[in-house]
Amino acid sequence: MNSHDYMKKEEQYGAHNYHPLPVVLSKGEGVYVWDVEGKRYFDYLSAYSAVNQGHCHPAIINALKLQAEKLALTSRAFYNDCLGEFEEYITGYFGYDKVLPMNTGAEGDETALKLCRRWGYDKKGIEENKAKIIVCAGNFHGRTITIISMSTDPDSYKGFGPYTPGFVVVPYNDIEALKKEIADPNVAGFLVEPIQGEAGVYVPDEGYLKAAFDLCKKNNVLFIADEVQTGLARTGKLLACEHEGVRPDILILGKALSGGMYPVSAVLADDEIMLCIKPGEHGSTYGGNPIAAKVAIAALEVIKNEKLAENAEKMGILFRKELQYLVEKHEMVELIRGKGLLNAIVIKPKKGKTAWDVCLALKENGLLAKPTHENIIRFAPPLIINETQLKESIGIIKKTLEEF
Ligand code: IF1
Repeated sequence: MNSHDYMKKEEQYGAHNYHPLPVVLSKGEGVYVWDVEGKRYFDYLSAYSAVNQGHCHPAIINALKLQAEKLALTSRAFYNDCLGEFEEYITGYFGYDKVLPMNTGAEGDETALKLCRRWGYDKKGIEENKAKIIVCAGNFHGRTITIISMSTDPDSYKGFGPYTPGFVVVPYNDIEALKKEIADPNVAGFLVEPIQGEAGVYVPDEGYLKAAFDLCKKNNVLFIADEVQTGLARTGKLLACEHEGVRPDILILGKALSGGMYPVSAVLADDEIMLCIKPGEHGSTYGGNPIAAKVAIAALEVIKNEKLAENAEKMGILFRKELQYLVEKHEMVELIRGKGLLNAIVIKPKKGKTAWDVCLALKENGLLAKPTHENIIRFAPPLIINETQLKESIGIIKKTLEEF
């Protein structure tokens, strides 16, 4: 079978809920992936920042293999001999009292929403069923019914109603708008992405997160950070909130928590919040399973041992500096923005050529990236990328844009 055959099979038998770039991958190692014809590419998507540690990291593979051969799943009806170790490790790693393990990012967000509402009733004294959670326009937190109920993107929510009530939308990066809504005594939480990924790597003004956090504290509202995409060294710090010295009341992690090896997500909070949920009130068959526990420990160890935050910071500065040249020289490149190795360029279409066409050309030249919102291209390589690899890939990006 060649690429065409694989794509045809998916088209015929799979739901049409994605529009992938026409490339069929069969192998990955570090910053590279290979298609079924054997062509090598720089992976500048990293599975939407799940593969921060690089493809098929040997330490994470090893953790997966060892545990898969021993015990894979018990459910939480019984204890297992890996979960406690993981819980101790991750709470120590991020400095929280407790963790609640789930599988996907969306489940992590759902968990945080339930936890926040419950805290609102039990601790803040909000009247039953009256709790509100403030969210930001342009948010992306996943695909469940409740999460799309918070979305302002019609592609996400349209035609899937009726929606879950209890959310208030304010513009992102707008402290005054937040100030107006947050004084309502029924507000239990404020949910925010430190950088909006899906919105097009939209970086808020410096001081926004800190000001929002202070407003939360002043109004007895929980500050909930969705670091599913920004977390785990992607933006040059372990957590993007650290850039502003903010410690979220509830922290949601996913994606790179397993280095792309397995679906693992987690919600972290202190006892005052986490213990509001009692036995039987929340959970998941696979959440906290032995493989997930071992894989997540290994994935977090890699981030620390290989100093991925420091590397993302350093390589990110280099990347934006080199690409700034394109903003000045190339009429199709409007601007570059980002933090660490979560960056995006905004494309100005030229003679009907869009960001999609640029991504197709990048693919021809050996680099994979995906457009978002018509005119934005996200650049997010694995955080293990070294300077030589970075320079080579910047060369591909420059060369490709010069073809337009
Ligand atoms: C897809 C975007 C990225 C997320 C944040 C929770 C989740 C995500 C901040 C849910 C997921 C994804 C999912 C992926 C596309 C993607 C994405 F373009 F839509 F915005 F990464 F940039 N919070 N992000 O970014 O996590 O349930 O998927 O594990 O294919 O939908 P999940």
